[in-house]
Amino acid sequence: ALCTGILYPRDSESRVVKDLDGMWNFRADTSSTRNQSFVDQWWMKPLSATGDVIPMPVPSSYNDITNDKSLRDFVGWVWYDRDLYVSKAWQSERVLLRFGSAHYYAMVWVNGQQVMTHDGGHLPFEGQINSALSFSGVNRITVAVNNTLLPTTLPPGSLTFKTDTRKYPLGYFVQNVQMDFFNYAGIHRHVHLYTTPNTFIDDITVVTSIRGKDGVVTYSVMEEKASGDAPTNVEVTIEDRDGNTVSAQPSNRLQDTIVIPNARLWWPWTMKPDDAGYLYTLKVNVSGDIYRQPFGIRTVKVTDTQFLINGLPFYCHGVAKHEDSDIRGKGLDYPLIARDFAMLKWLGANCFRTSHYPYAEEIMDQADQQGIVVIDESPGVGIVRPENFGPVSLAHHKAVMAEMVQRDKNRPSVCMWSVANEPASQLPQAENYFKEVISYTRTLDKSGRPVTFVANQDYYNDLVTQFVDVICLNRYYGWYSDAGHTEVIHLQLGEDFANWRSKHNKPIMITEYGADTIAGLHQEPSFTFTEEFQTDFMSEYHKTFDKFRSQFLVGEMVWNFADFMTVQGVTRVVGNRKGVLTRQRQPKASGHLLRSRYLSLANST
Ligand code: BDP
Repeated sequence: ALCTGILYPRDSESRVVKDLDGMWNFRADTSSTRNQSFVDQWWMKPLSATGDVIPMPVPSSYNDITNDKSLRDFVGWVWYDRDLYVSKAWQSERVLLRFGSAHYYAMVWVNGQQVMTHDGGHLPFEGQINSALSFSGVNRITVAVNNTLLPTTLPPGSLTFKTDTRKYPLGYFVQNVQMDFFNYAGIHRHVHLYTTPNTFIDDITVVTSIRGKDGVVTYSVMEEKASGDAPTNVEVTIEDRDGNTVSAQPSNRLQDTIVIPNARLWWPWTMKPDDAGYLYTLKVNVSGDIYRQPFGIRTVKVTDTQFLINGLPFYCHGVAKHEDSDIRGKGLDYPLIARDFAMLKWLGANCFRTSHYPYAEEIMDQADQQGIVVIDESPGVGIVRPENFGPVSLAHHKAVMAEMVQRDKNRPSVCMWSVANEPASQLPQAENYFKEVISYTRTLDKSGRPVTFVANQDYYNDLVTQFVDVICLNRYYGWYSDAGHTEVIHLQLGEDFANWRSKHNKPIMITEYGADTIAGLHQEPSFTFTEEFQTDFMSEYHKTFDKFRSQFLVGEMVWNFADFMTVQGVTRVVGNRKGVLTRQRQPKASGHLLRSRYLSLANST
């Protein structure tokens, strides 16, 4: 899977894309668990012939669709199926079935024949299905998805089985996770069928640099050639945002460098509004297969005090997010995406981190197009137990990084990779594990983006920050420690900055700070959980940020953009309430505070 492309399905003169979103048949399998073989071979017949099915929207999490508590909290296999027909005209093409993501482990059958499996919940996977398809009658696609998290999955988790039947019913178990978000599951993103010719473009990599006023575009195209096909005929051109061809003459090579004179660069919207998210298109034609790959011309460089985009200092003022909303859970939803970007702009945010897993490609497209910088984070969250650092975990972590870089390598919005959030970076095992993951990630990205992980440990016990380009810190002074005491924040945060700087001469970014706040709860003087407290608390952080902004602080991101769902627990009032927006994306007082701060920062840079 590492060397093959995972280009987004785009239609063209040579490719047809058909989406399979809609209502699928659905049924949870309450009798099998992840590690057991299936009780029944449900892929052999229509799901409705195995028992009762319900209609389930795709894409969506299944958890919050019904009133069934056991389905909301379900851990194990769920099944989806649907029928479809394909055009006879497709018979001479390659037909691919592609999932934007399914959480967590997925198996796929077409007409009872297994066509692919995938491990990992947040990245696309696809397979060619011609040999299983019928071009002259109905086809059935069956998908089994299992959301069980194990010590070796990302995120990791474990199951504890309770066997004392005086206290627990038979078969009672608990899913233990170290992550603070609900383990939503199902087919979370689009399902596409698409075609390509038999000689086809498998992958495209674009790396850009800037020389004076010119943009230097180095690309490489991977083709797969059908046996006996004529010699490859290549034509590559570049179009600007308005569709004008800007490359002098077409290149006829699979690998080449094209110079665009007086190029327009890709900029974050706060740095150069007119060129915010400026994208070119690399139009590739390989023996008649045509694919249009968007890209931007921009560079990223980190010095010991600055984060430079196109050679100019960039101060990140943004948010950490989640893919999370009412009813659909982590399911892709266009109105939600549009609203989130509208509210990012309203807040004046110029960046976000994909805490704590890669987000949908349709979200990343908006970041590219709107000029919002992204710290692209892997699902490496909750790596805190010694058993999460073994060779199986390490191999899987590397495989996930490879899939993630493969998917997002051409995105100008992505300016840094984060391999993990809050791992136990103080454990001796962590040092070599992350040395490997980070250096491997560097070899994957031909454009050399900076690599980091997000730390919650202290400067004196952390063993991993030595390998990163930017020190990223999550800090909760005045919340998880000295709760309510906003007066300690500037002292503790200032001391912390100084200590990290003297240990590692690298720029620092605050990737989380925040306080749970119930919208509408008020108290003056401020008290934890009230809107007054959240704004007092944040203001103390802001004072400290302003002190270090001209020195080595390169960014601040509040936790969190919006309230989001978590597991049930005594510290969570129907989810995590640290949003500056509610879960419905309406501002709390803190949203207004952040907006005035970020808009003035935007105008001053
Ligand atoms: C941080 C985690 C984040 C949590 C947050 C919190 O990175 O996932 O939601 O704390 O507790 O440690 O609100």
